[in-house]
Amino acid sequence: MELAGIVGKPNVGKSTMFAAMTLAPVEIAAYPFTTIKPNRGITYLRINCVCRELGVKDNPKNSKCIDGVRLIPIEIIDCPGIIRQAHEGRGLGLQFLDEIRQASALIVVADAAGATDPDGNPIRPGTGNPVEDVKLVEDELDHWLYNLLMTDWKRISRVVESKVGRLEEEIAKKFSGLRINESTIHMVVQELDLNPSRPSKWGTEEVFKFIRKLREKSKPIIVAANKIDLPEAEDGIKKLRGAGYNVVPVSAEAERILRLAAEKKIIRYLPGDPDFEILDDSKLTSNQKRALELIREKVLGKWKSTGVQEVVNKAYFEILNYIPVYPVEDPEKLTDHDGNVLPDVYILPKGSTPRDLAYMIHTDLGKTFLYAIDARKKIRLGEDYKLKWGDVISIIAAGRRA
Ligand SMILES: Nc1nc2c(ncn2[C@@H]2O[C@H](COP(=O)(O)OP(=O)(O)OP(=O)(O)O)[C@@H](O)[C@H]2O)c(=O)[nH]1
Ligand SMILES: [Mg+2]
Repeated sequence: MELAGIVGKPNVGKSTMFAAMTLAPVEIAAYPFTTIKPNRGITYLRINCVCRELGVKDNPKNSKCIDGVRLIPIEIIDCPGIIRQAHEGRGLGLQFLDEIRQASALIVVADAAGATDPDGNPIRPGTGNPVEDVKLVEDELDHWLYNLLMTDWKRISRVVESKVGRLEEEIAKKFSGLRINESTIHMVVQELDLNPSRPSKWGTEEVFKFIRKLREKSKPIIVAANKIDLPEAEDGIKKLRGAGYNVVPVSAEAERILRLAAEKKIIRYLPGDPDFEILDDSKLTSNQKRALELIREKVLGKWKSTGVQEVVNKAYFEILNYIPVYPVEDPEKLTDHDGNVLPDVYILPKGSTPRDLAYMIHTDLGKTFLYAIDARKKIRLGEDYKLKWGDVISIIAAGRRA
């Protein structure tokens, strides 16, 4: 399952967003370092399911389908707060980052309302600097990777310069488990015009630039600009956008309240909806009703959604450029082996082929892959066919179908 990490300065609302995304009960408080160990949970990407278009009633297995909305699970990890010099052990250090090595994307939560100082202490809204919130996290991530590489840099240089190994290969090995591959390393070396056969001659500055570019390409970040319920956030969001980040305006707290109310069947609300509907007035105190009205007015009315769903959707479908694909065994009935209609949906990078999909489902299926059928058009697909958004695909393999 794909993994995304939630990182950021202390006290910006990371755990609130995690709680809103997963409904897991985690500690949330208005002071820094509330979270001391990473929290793991499951959240969902939201897409329009193909069941409506195809006019079928589906039986989802690896995902959920609610009123034509398909929800695809991904794993999410809420990390402790990061402050400047964390790589030297300040605050809680950076060791916990080991848990998000496998992340495909990083969600950096920033305090768009500027209500916290660089160490996460509460200050008057509008006085903090959300751009700095993101920069400090990027810098610390880069120091973390840099230090990791340096533990082995001398050996790598020796191996490469004595032609026992290739630079790309050695660095990829060093960063194994971090989803950093040889081709990305190669690309960055070229882009920065570094000499791949003389790493011992790279200066500190150059190695650092190399690390930064590698991190930007391998672990793209999306900024969740939190606290849009506060008026000061508007300015913070402008600044974040001006600094060139991919920004989604968010109110983690509003989303958490809406999700909890929906869970109790007090309101009808799906993450990502532009509004909610009160189902059971009698379960609400007048204060709770007022709180919901405020969310409608200050968040949904003004920003069109709480932004939380958009964060993961944008990370996977716009920044990482993934597409959802539905594998079925029977291309006529659109079912799996047990007769479940459109049971599964997989997400994979745009440009992937049916064979890539087969490998993703099962290594054996990838190895025995013969060809694939587009179940919508009932046609056989060519070897180099690139999967498209919402494709329904039947894979024909030697000895079996899936
Ligand atoms: N106004 C406003 N406050 C929020 C929002 N989301 C979170 N907060 C508040 O921000 C404070 C910190 O929330 P947490 O979720 O504990 O923050 P964190 O980033 O996990 O903090 P650490 O674990 O200490 O790093 C709490 O007082 C939350 O109520 C929001 O959308 N709007
Ligand atoms: Mg926390």
